[in-house]
Amino acid sequence: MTTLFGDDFLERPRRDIAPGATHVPGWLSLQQQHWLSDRFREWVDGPVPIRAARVRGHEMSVRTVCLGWHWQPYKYTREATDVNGNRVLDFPDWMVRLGRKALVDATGDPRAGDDYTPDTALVNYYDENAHMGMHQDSDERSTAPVVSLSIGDSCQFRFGNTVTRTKPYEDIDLASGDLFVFGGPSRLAFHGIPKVYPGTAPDGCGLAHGRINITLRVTGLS
Ligand code: MD6
Ligand code: FE
Repeated sequence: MTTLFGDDFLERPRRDIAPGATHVPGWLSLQQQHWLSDRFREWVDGPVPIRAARVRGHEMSVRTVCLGWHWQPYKYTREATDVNGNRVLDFPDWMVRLGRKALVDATGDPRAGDDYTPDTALVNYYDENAHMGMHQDSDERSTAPVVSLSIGDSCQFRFGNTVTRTKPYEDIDLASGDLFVFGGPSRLAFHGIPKVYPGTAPDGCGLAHGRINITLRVTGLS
């Protein structure tokens, strides 16, 4: 017998952190997390290998592989001119559907995804020592929301304000399967990842060590 009161019955309230910024804990099932982890390993072996971007001469501790458009500080290109010159993998149709569903579920508005067509994904890998400083996502020409998915180890996520990279900010934990959406008045909020919590990935998520973060964006480029 299958039960109506399985794991997905557990309370997973979405929470607005600020106007336009919503955290949806446990949005992805373990099976979905595992499937995305398997795709991650394919992307890493793709035409453009995962790499630590160099920002003002310093390698980031986070490593990144991109789909659709290649991100490098501070621009998007089709070819990874700072890696091996190859064109990045196409942005898959299923990711457009995933992004639309994310907006519907984050807002509760069944129409929220109708005009949303993300065209790039930045896929970040954090080992246990990786972190990301406070930054704004401002290399896109579009003001459409950013959809963020987390898989593997939990991390501390620092959500700040749109004016300075310092306080006021709020620290929240992002766990495997969590969705976070940045849109509207929060689209240009400063944010960062002070630390990853090693050994916190749930069994069955497909990633034994470290953390994957996938962000879907609309570049506004063509
Ligand atoms: C991360 N994320 O979660 C890094 N940016 O590892 C981001 O920088 C980010 O989660 C824009 C919107 C959501 C995010
Ligand atoms: Fe960001």
